[in-house]
Amino acid sequence: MVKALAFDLGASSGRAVVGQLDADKLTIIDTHRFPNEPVHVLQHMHWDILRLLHEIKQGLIQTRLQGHTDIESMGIDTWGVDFGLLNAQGELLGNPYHYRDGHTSSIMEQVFQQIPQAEIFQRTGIQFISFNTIYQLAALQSSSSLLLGQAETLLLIPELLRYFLTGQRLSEWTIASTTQLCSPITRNWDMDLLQKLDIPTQLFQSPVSPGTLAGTLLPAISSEVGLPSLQVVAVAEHDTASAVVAVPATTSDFAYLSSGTWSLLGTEISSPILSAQALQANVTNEGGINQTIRLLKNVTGLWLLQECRRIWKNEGLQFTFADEEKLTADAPAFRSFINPDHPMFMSPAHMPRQIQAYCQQTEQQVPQTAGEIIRCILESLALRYRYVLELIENLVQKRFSGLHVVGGGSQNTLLCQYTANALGRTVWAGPVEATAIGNLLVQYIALGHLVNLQQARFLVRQSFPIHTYEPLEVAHWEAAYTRFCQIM
Ligand code: ADP
Ligand code: LRH
Repeated sequence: MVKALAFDLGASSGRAVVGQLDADKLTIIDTHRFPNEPVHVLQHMHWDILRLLHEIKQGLIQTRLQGHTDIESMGIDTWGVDFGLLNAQGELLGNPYHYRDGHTSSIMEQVFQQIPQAEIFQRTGIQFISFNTIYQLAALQSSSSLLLGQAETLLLIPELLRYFLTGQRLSEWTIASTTQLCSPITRNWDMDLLQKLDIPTQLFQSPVSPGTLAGTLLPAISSEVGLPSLQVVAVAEHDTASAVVAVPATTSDFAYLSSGTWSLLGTEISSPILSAQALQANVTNEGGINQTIRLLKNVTGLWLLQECRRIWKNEGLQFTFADEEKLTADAPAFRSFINPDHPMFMSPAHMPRQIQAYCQQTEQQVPQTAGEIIRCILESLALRYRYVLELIENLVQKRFSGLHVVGGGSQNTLLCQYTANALGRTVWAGPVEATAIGNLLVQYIALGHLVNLQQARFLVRQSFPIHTYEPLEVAHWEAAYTRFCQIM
C-alpha cells in the first residue's frame, strides 16, 4: 500500500486527506478539516494565510497521530488568482488580498485602455473577472503601493504555502494559468504583457508542469510536526485542475461541473480556443495536466447559499443540510430566478436581501422564506448550468450525453436533480472529494505508482461511489429555461 497526503484548501474550508493506494483501489481518510475564514481589516478583506499554514502543520501532526507515519509524499492545492509577495530575504510582504476584496473593482477598464481586451484574451485565453491576478497587480500599481517595489518574488497561494514548508520558490503551471498573465501556447509568463503593464518581470519564474518534484520538508518543519522529511510534489495546484484530474470519465469527451463555492463547468481539450466567439462567451482556457486545457466558465456557485447561511446564522437561524432540503422541496417551484453571475452577487453585505432586491428589480415575486430563497438559488444555478453547458458545446461543436458533478456540492441531491432536469440529461454525482483525490493521483503519477491519467480516472471509477440522476419534469424545466433566459 502506498500512502500520500493531500492538502486541499477551498475558499470555504480546507482538509488534509491521506490516500492509500492498493493494486486496484484508492481509499481516502480525512485526518484534519478546518474552516477557511477570511479576515476584514479596515477597508480590506484578506486571507488568514498564517492561520492556513498553522492548519497545514496541524494536518501533518494529526496525520502522524492517526498512525500514518509512512506517507511518501504530499501536495497542496488551493483556489486560484491570489498571491503573496516575498522580499529579497524571502519574507512575506503584507497580507494576501482575498479575491472578493474591492480593490480591483474599477481596474479592468483602466487596463483595457493600456491593452485592448481582445488582445489580452488572444494572449492568455482567460475569462475576464475583475479579481484575476492581472487586475490585482494593476490595482497595486495604480494605488502606488510600495509592495511591488520591495518584492522580489510573486508566489500564488499554493506555491506560497509550499514555499513555507520547503523553502523553495517554484511556480506551477495550472495555478499560474489562472493569473491571466500566461500564454496557453508557451505555458509560460507572457513577458510582453507584463512589460506593457509595467509589472516587474523578475517577480516570476517559469512554471513547472504539475507532477514535478518540488523539494522536501524543511528540517525545522519535520521536527515541529514529528514526521520524516517528506517528498513535496507540485501537484495540479489549482484546485479546479486537481478536481478535473479526478473526474471519473469513461471517454475523453466529457463535461464536468466542479461544484463548491464556485461552479466550474466545462470540458477538457487539447489546445486552447482563442476565437472571437470564445471571447464573446467569456470562457476560460486554464492549464490542466498532460498539457491539456480546461475550457470552462466560472459560475457563481454555492457561494450564494453559503452567504445566506452565514447571514441567517447571525440572525439566529441555523439549518442542517436535511432541513435545507426539506424547506426547499416544500417551497413552490419556478417562482423567481436570479442570474447567479450578476456582479451584485459578488460580495454583498446581506445575500438574502440582495436576492430579494434582484427579484424586485426584475419584477418577479420576491422570495420571503428561507425555503423560497434556497429554491430560487438552486433552480437558478441549474438553469445557468444549462446555459453555460450549451455555450461550451457551441465552442467545441459537440453534444455531451450528461454531466459529471464533483466536489462538495455533488452532495446536494436537490441541486443534482434540478441540474439533470434543467439539462434534460443524466448527471453523475461524485466523487465528493475529487479535488483531494486529483491531488493524490498526480502525486502517485509523479512517483511512478500510476502510469497515466487514464489509469488514474479508471481507479477513481473503481474506488468511489457515483450517484446517477436522470432528468424529470423536462417540459416544466424547458418552460422555466425560456423564462430564465429572458430574465438573465
Ligand atoms: P470549496 O472547496 O469551494 O470550499 P467544497 O467543495 O468543500 O467547496 O463544497 C462546499 C459546499 O458543499 C458547501 O457550501 C455546501 O453547500 C456543500 N455541501 C457540503 N456537504 C453537503 C451535504 N452533506 N449536503 C449538501 N451540500 C453539502
Ligand atoms: C475555485 C477557484 C476557481 C477560481 C476561483 C478564484 O475554488 O479556484 O477556479 O476562479 O476559485
